[in-house]
Amino acid sequence: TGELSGGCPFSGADSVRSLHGRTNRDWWPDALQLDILGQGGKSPDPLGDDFNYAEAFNALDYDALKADLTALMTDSQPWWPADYGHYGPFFIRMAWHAAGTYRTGDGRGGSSSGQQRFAPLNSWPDNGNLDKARRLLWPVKQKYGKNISWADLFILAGNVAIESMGGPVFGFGGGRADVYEPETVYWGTEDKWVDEGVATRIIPDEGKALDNPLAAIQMGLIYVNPEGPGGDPHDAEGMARDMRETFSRMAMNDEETVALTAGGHAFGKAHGAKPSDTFGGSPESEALALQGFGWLNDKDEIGRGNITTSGIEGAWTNTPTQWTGDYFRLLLDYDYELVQSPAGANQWQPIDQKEEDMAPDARDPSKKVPTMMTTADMALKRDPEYRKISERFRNDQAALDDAFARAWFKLCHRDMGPKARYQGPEVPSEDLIWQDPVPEGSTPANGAVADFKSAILESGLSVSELVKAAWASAGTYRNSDHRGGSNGARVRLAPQKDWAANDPEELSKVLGKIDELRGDISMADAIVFAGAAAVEKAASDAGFNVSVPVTGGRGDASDEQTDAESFEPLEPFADGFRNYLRTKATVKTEEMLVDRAHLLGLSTPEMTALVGGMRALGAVSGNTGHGVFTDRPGQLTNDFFVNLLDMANEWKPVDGSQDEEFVGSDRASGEEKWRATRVDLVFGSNSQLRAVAEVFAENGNEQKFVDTFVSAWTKVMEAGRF
Ligand code: HEB
Repeated sequence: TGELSGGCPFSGADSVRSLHGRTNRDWWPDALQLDILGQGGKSPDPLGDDFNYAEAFNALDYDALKADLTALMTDSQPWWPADYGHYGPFFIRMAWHAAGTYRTGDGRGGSSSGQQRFAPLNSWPDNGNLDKARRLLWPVKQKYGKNISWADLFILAGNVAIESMGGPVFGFGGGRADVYEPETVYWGTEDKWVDEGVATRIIPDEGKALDNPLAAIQMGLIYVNPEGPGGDPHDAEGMARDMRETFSRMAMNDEETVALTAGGHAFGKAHGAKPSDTFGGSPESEALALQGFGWLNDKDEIGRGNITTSGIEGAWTNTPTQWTGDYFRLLLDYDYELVQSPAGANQWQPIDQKEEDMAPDARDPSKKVPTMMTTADMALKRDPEYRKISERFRNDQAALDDAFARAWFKLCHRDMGPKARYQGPEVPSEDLIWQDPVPEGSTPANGAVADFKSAILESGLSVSELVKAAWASAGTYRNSDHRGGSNGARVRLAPQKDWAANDPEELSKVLGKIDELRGDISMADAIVFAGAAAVEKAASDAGFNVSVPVTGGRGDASDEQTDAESFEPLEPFADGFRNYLRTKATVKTEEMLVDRAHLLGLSTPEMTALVGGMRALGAVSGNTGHGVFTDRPGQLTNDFFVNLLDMANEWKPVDGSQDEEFVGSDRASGEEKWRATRVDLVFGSNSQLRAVAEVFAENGNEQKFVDTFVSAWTKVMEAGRF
């Protein structure tokens, strides 16, 4: 996918200028804003800090909940009648759209916090009418309350739907705790939605690639445009290209893509009954009295089954509420012609379809209607690679069952991180490679740790080298999908050991020494203990007596337990903590620092203390000396802040550095004193960061700085342990 991936993240042809892109405030300027109530760190979560969702989930009567969900499937409500008397397909689409926003680039999106309840996702055109699916679930949610989160309920409803129609499932892991505000995720910069004609994001002829970390082809879609690239049903090659690219960004290969799409479309129908003249706005924009309902609100039209969602009309198979192999049979056995739905959408219809292969009408089972395929479905037949897989599945139902069940499980659990986070009675025992399995470690004895720590400090390795190695190991963690981190010591495996940001040669020397001295301690623990020893020494050399706590018990993963390719998106394009930047991007380097800090779960003071402290320790990628504003590198001092804020210095950009490198000179003599990057200087130029930097530079706050550094350091080192 290299060529289409826009090589360098955040710098595709569309020139991303801000990682925020369009925000809810841009889309819905009139919506009530609650942000001010969150100022001062006040949480919008009504359950409060002591609430432990995993515990609550484990107290749930799981079987009763599943029985209630099963009953709900066929309990048709007059305000949104179930097609074919079964809501199963509708709930599968809801679950798939909840999980399907996940992208490997930054690990954001996905099923794990119930974001489909909030803007912008509740109002994405592709999520049309899923507001009704969520309301159908409300009585069940209300009944089980805090014991089941919305996020878990979306996925479990999808699973129960599949089971209730005879489909295969692989398991269910609960534990997705709800949040109570929209998460800020970069969904793109475009100011129009897909249904307003926004451009498609991959146009090879114009050199347009899909910007990282985005994973959808147009603003407001989960993945691809079902009608073809930019709506063109004839571009078969482009359709497969778009599917391959977007699905790979959610960690799905060709086989998983085919199994998921065909397996999903074994069920249900598309809705394009008539031109959408009774179509309202999205939930976020609709009138108060509609109480969060959007799109189609006309009772009479709904009653008649005149429902327009995607605009495409019809079922994929003759058996839309049963798990069968009919999808591939119909796809491969018939030739198809391009037709238009009553709502005017491009879709494909079987030529000379036999009556027994037609689908029942969604409201009147005695009526037969032709089935259809979307242009995206047709790619499973028109693309040679997809076709091979389709033919195999057509001839081997058991292979399809297994592939669909596994791909669905992965889709719904990909963003939950290590298996240790899964809760409940249906967690599959099998370890799966995409869970980044790590063998269980054991807690080393205190004596062994003390011996190792003094040995490593006497080994000739510097504070900077030990700190950098520990950061290289732990600093990959992402709060978004809980991947990376120090557990497993994957920093010693490909691809991480060779990442430029990690200074591979130096890293290999340091890891070699740690390995030599660690005794029975796991590599993963030893790397973190070595970092702790270095920080303690650096603090002590600066006159502070601190101890850096480490919880031992990390395990060491092997190459066999590591899908090396899947770790590539974790490679830092920029890591401001180590003053690393691969190449200049269109997004500001300091914005990438803030983004990384967010993925590490850090606050502003924690980020600030870490940057200043790591500079003082000389822990800078490439050992460029950038930002090391101190005469005594290797000591945990606040010199970075003191010298940054010193008015005796004057800063100027280095010619040709595109404002990425700066020289600080003595204002009086003009003599060069320091070199810095944008990420260093932003702590003096941004007013909020400057306010925090001032605190750390002030007399009397030296201990505060050291303590903040140590607690932030510990947070990063312990991240990813569950
Ligand atoms: Fe799907 C539906 C497209 C994938 C599951 N889809 C649908 C529709 C469309 C689509 C257009 C219609 C909507 C309405 O309502 O109108 N898909 C699509 C695409 C893709 C997909 C383009 C990519 C290729 N799906 C998918 C998956 C899944 C699914 C993966 C799972 C697994 N869907 C689904 C379902 C449905 C749908 C189940 C039905 C719903 C109802 O019925 O309601």
